[in-house]
Amino acid sequence: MEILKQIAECVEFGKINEKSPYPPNMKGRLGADELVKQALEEGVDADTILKKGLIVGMEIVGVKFRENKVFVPQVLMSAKAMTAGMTHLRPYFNSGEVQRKGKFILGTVEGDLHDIGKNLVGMMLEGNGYEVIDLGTDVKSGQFIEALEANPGSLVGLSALLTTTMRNMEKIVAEIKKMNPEQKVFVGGAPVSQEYCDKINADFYSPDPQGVIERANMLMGA
Ligand code: B1M
Repeated sequence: MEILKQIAECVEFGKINEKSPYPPNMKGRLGADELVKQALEEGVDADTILKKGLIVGMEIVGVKFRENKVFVPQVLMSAKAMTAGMTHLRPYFNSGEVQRKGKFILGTVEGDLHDIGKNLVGMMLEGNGYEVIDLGTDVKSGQFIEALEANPGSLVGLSALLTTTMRNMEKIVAEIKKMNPEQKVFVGGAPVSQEYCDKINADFYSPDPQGVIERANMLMGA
């Protein structure tokens, strides 16, 4: 359907709305905001708009970001376009008409205030159909556990940007596993590596948001 293709393009290239001057080659064209509204008015169901429009665009962005074909500013514009479109779908999420793939609890670990990378992971997850419960920065093990207890069946991801704070991941992973040995824990952030992930008994490491999405999709059967 042509309108779904246009919605996907708006997310891919970060076209928020008609007035938005970015990207220059799409100036004057309708953005994700107007197109999602129009699609709903034309009777396209919200689930189709999400899965065949918005998510398709965000999947392309994730791959391009991994391949260094786009950079943080472009991803942020794509996330803004995605959010503009999602605003119109929010009532359908709330009514249960649109099913998300699952819940993902995300936080930057205790002692660490860096949140740009964590926010990118969160935006990409949301753009790929997950409900993201963002606990923010400086998150202690108790906060992760409370969120997991309140949202059973969620996946959980820890981010750290400092070699000092990444050590706190070990304690947080241990506490989470003590509560539920089956709980899958993702870790990431610049100083983290696969070797470190294995050492602290976390389940999955990814250097980028796309890897998180791919593994989450596998775990959720999505
Ligand atoms: Co800070 N800082 N900083 N800083 N800062 C670094 C990280 C540093 C490398 C700079 C340097 O010295 N060259 C250094 C760490 C050194 C080290 O530990 N070895 C450092 C330091 C030392 C500090 C302070 C201690 C400085 C001081 O006060 N003396 C202090 C610590 C504060 C604290 O946290 N307690 C500090 C403070 C800050 C600011 C507040 C000023 C600011 C943060 C603002 C914010 O986040 N809101 C800041 C910034 C911006 C940086 C740099 C410049 C940029 C980090 C960033 O946002 N990168 C950084 C140097 C650098 O990287 N060039 C630096 C962009 C972001 C998109 O990448 O976060 O890696 P990143 O996320 C990536 C991946 O890692 C991955 O996906 C993202 C997208 O690809 N990813 C995940 C991230 N989380 C993931 C989770 C996953 C999977 C993938 O699964 C769950």
